[in-house]
Amino acid sequence: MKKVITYGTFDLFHEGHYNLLKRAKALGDYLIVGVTTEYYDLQRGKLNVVDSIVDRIENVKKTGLADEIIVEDHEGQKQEDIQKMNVDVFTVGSDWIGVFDYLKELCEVIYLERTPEISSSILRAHKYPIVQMGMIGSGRIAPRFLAEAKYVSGVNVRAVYNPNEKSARKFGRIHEVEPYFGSFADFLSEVDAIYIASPHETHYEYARMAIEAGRHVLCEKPLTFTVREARDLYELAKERGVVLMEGIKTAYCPGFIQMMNVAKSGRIGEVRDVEACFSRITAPELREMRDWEFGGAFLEFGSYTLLPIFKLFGSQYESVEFDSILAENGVDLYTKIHFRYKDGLALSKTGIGVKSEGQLVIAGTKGYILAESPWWLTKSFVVRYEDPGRIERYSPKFLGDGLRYEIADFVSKINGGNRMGYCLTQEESVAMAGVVERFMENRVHRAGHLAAAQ
Ligand code: C2G
Repeated sequence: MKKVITYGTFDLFHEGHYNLLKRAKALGDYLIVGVTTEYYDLQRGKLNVVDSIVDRIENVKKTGLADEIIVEDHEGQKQEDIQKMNVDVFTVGSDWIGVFDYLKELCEVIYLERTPEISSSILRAHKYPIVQMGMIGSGRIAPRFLAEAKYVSGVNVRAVYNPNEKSARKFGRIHEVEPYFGSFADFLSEVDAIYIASPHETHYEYARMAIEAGRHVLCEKPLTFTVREARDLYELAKERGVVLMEGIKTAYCPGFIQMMNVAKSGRIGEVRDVEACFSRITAPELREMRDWEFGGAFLEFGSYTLLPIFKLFGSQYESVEFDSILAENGVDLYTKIHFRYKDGLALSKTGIGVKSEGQLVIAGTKGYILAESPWWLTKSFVVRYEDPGRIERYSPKFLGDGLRYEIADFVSKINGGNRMGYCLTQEESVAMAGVVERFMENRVHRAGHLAAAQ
């Protein structure tokens, strides 16, 4: 008897799950299905699971395809099960291709093509429909977004849009998503929500068209370059009753949220100074180094460094000063922005041509918080005091590369939950656009000044 095993959350049971189980069954004579527990899903960072394990097991049972149902409740259980139950084949959907190759020494590993379309037919009974998402842009971040979306229940990334047909087709083929490159309206008609990961200067227009068409929008930072554009988009989204979220992944990471809460808890007294730095030496041929108008250090990393400053001091600063080291072509290789608040000071440092310590220091009247690089992924931070022997250490859980948290909050907002609305408020997002706007004005002014001086 040929034994096949597969595992899954099987949340909001849909055709993708059904097709997978059906084909898994056809691989042998006996199919074992492992359904993940809430505990294990928490451990592996599967977010937004809606149905209880009882319902999820029941839904698998109803298919009549499983000869045996077990629960999967810890990392490493797959190897145990395969050995103790003499399993011949492990199978899972192709969105996991490569991830389970380590099981090849124990049994045959087969990745079955995932189901790109999940129509709402069998979903009506569910609390929430599966959110069909499309990505705009097939660049560096798009594959990461896909990999992370897999860990968020209730969302299915099924289409990619890039005006460059070759790029769209190539990405679609590799990642098994529907490529669109011609009519943007056609692309929008295929999805409920979009993730904008195209060059900065295209964000506003894509977001506006999508919101006009009643689509929810998760847009990579910076959302826009001016306060007016940011305000327009939020007002339009409100009018159309759709979700608009700026994708600054740090804002949605549990560790960062905890660090902000510790800073505001009085533990370090009154916060008086926030200094955030993010630098990454960037290759000269990349967009960030070549495009003086929309490239540069601050536009690339400023959303991260502004976040703790605005979270802790708000966005009503009394004055702001910009200073940059510009390359020959006008790109800001290193930008420092100094904020003066009524009761505090803040400094944002971003670099693409200068390497500095990527840390976040939050200084208070009783102590300070230090988060080392990559503080923007917030895997650890310490609270220190005058007494050097007194150190409080935090190591919050952080899974994947961080995008799953913003995707989970985006999907949860679409389903009507706004419990995480405080992660990045509209006011903070608009205020960041305001700093970007002043930075660009100031830079043009400085560039003019420099040109005049030459
Ligand atoms: N699946 C599919 N088509 C979809 C969605 C999911 O074929 N449109 C497949 C997945 O690849 C997986 C199974 O259906 O093989 C269950 O999917 P999920 O419930 O999302 O489970 P997952 O998080 O993929 O967990 O240890 C758990 C396993 O690693 C899989």
